[in-house]
Amino acid sequence: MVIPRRYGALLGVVAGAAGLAMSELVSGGLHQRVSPIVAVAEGVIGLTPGAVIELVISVVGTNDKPFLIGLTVVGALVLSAVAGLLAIRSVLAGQGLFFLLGAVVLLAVHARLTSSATTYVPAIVGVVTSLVLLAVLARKAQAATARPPDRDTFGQPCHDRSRRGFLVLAGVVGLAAVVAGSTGRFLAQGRAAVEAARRKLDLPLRSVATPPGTDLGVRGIDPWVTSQAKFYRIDTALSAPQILPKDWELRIHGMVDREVTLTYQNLLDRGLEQAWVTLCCVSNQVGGDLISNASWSGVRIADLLAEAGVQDGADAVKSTSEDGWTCGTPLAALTDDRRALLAVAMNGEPLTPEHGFPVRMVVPGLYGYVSATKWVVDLEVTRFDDFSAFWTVRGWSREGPVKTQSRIDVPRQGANLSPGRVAIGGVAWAQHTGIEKVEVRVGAGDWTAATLGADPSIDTWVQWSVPWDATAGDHDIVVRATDKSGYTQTDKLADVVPDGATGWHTVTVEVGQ
Ligand SMILES: Nc1nc2c(c(=O)[nH]1)N[C@H]1C(S)=C(S)[C@@H](COP(=O)(O)O)O[C@H]1N2
Ligand SMILES: [Mo]
Repeated sequence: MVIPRRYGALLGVVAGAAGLAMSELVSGGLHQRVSPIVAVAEGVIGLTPGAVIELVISVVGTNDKPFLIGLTVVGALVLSAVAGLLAIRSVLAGQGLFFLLGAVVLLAVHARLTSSATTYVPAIVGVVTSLVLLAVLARKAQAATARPPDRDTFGQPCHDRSRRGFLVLAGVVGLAAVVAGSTGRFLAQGRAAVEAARRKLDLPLRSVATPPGTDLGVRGIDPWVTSQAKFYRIDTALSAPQILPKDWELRIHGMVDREVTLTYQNLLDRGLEQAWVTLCCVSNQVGGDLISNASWSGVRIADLLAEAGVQDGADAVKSTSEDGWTCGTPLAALTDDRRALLAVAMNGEPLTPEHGFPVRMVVPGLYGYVSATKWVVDLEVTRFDDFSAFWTVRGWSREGPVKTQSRIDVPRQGANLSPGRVAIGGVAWAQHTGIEKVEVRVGAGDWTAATLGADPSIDTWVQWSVPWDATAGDHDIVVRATDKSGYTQTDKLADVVPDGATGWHTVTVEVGQ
């Protein structure tokens, strides 16, 4: 028996809609800037001649974007119907069409989003959903029409029961698709709303010009200030939490005389302090790049704790983020004279969602996992003995002061150089102690002191550089730093677990004849 065509079209549309809905849901959940549908719609705009676009705008006015997205969805569903019609003859043929559509969507996404680990996930989830549902529904439709008709109690043929089974399944999938799609749109609006709120903020920030002399002007050394876009990012969040400043609240409680609850506006009202602080991840390997430097603006945590009144016996603050990540920081590091901040801004702009918007902690001298809580919403004054934090229960040390380290940025490992004058350079750091001296050794030569860039505080990295007359052959270049406490970096290699790597960064270069 032949499956009615309308069943084919219906199952195709349902499978296609479910795929679209799932891609919207995942994209919304990951807070991506554009969803696959929007990417395709924008791709269509890009490929449409200007005259046609103008014509469309003259007809639909400022609704051109919803119009185009609607058109994209309708187009996708029409093609899905075709896939369904193909599927009632051959499931593989129908799937083939969905596969092609999926490839087009991936291309559109590729063109619209800078790639990260999750860029293509929504489109892939969508395509897989459609492929699977097409096969399931086609099989169900085949069962509904190929089976000899059931007989009712009077012995009359009745097709209805198995057909009803197919229609109910199609209906349920269709409904689920509507729910998933709407949820996806809702989540996406969350990101858009936070972006809009962030843009509207007009924070009272002092200018944050780069201090003179911090950049040595040597090509290849990481810039002294790291831009928001280049700043390393480490967190356990699948996608950055989206928190509106008006919804943000911080509770300070635990071993305090008075609980304090703060709003975003309360923070701004206190006036913002600015500090240059280099953040660093405990997972940074010798020579690694999980370290970046920025200007931070915020309120001193010490002042807030003083207001709450810290009780005797407390030695730690447990901070918790909106997404439930926890971190334990020595109380002393938050109450001594260093600028431990509840930061609202980075490089003169409100934090980006990825770096903790609207409020995060920044504590000079400690690795991020014990100090730099992003999306912070809770500070509990407590004792280290009374709690464990996210990473300490996973084998990392309870306390994590940053270890004095240095890195060679130029020349790169394995570089091929010509003989003659070459600049060796990089960065060195010992946050909240300060760098005193950086030395470089080539081959079996002597240690040579490097020129240091300016550092406006002991809480930031410094650039360093040494000129070298490169001679033909292979050379090992080694760097070591000495901090202001007089400690010189050990050459003993230690892994990053449990409290940070040690060892001298070494690069090998080849100098031609
Ligand atoms: N909420 C939250 N905050 C967090 C983390 C996290 O996983 N969740 N990771 C920490 C770690 S391990 C580091 S190194 C720093 C990195 O901050 P960044 O991503 O702004 O560079 O954030 C810290 N703050
Ligand atoms: Mo980290």
